[in-house]
Amino acid sequence: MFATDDTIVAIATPPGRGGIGIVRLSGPAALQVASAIVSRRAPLEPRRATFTRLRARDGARASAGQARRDDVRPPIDQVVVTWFPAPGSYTGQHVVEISAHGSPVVLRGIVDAAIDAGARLAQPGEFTLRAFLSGKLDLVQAEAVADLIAAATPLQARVAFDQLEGTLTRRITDIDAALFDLVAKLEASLDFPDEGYHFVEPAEIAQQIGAVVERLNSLLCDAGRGRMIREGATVVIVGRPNVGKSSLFNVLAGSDRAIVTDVPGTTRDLVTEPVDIGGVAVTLVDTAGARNTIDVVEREGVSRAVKAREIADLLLVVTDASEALTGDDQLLLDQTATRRRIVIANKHDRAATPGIAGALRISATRGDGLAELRRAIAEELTGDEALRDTAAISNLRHVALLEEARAHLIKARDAAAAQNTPEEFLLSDLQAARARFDEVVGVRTPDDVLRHIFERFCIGK
Ligand SMILES: Nc1nc2c(ncn2[C@@H]2O[C@H](COP(=O)(O)OP(=O)(O)OP(=O)(O)O)[C@@H](O)[C@H]2O)c(=O)[nH]1
Ligand SMILES: [Mg+2]
Repeated sequence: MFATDDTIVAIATPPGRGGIGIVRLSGPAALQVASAIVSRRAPLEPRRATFTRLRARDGARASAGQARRDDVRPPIDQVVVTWFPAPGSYTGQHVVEISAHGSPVVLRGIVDAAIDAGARLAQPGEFTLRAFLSGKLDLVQAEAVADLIAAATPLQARVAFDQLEGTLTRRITDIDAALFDLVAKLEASLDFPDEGYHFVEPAEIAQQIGAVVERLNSLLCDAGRGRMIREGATVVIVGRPNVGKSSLFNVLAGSDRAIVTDVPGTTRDLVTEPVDIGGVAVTLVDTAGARNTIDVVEREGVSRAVKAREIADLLLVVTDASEALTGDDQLLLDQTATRRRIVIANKHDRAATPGIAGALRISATRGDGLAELRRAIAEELTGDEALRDTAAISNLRHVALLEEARAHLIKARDAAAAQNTPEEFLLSDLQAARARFDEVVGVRTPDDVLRHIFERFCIGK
């Protein structure tokens, strides 16, 4: 389905200018293509960085009316070329990396020269796809490459790196190994039908499947946290007018994005800003103060605030510690009581009242309590710091497959517990669960799913 017998080429470094730009070749003819475009005559040595010149493509010369013999084409850049012979390379194929000066013109010229010499322009993600197809990476690791490249916070990078290192794959294959053991026993029993459950008692099977379900539960229970880290969270600041929502928004965002005045009803629209809070990629949203008003613009702002409240992963409910609680405060506290929220008493510097019990006391203008607030936000979203270091599932595809596997296992466990269920019946559910595990790590993943996963990559990855 996926061709891997041709040689692909692409710029591997990001678009734009830089000190160095890298062009990567992968495929059976990588070495021949590279040799055809470098001026060095001696063969490239494996895994040795070699300084040489690179020659421009023939066509470019010809169109400029300067067609010349191959060996007198002028050089276009000084480069360092490294050849990684198969299978000791990223893709498992012959790979040549050409480090040139990071000019889009030069890099494009190298790609064109490689294409003239027989390579083809790579599709998005094709290098990593080849690494997967040749068994250099499993599918979880290949997806982790994309996540690592896309990471916007150190925590996202760490979770992705963990998965690249195979931590999650190991947890899944350990669980699968326990299942394999059970399947083998049940199949053996099938081979000796007269003996009934020959190699294992039904109660014992139920108990062993139950243990596997428990392990899946603990893996899946981390998933919410993992997904929050990978995909980021929406944190919405709400409160009645003038309590300091926009002031808080600005200090958390580290910029004066939102207008702050002492006039209640200043903010009329949603203001959003991406911020890193304790490693979590947060979309922070400032909203209009909640109150009944006849001003049409403000009314629209308030209704947008209500909508933003609904999609929030976490609410920061801001109150004003320098005044007594009002009806608007109380209403908002009631309305958000069942939501994931942090109640904040702002203007702590002018606190006149003891404030709401349990509220986090801060001063947006003086900066008091902000470190604690950041910590509290990260903890609400991803659990406490200790937990954040363990391997987590962060990918929705993985979560969905593992949940399906769990459903099959629960069915098999209950059937086993019900006694005299035929082995075939249990086996089909156990096998279905194992197929889901295989699909997570990519042993049996449909081609269209693979295509979809690798399309997410950019060209050159
Ligand atoms: N003393 C003190 N004043 C604050 C603090 N935070 C905000 N303020 C002041 O409170 C007033 C209102 O602040 P905003 O941030 O505009 O309040 P808001 O909740 O966004 O108001 P609306 O957009 O009208 O709903 C401004 O004059 C701020 O300077 C604080 O921690 N201490
Ligand atoms: Mg405001």
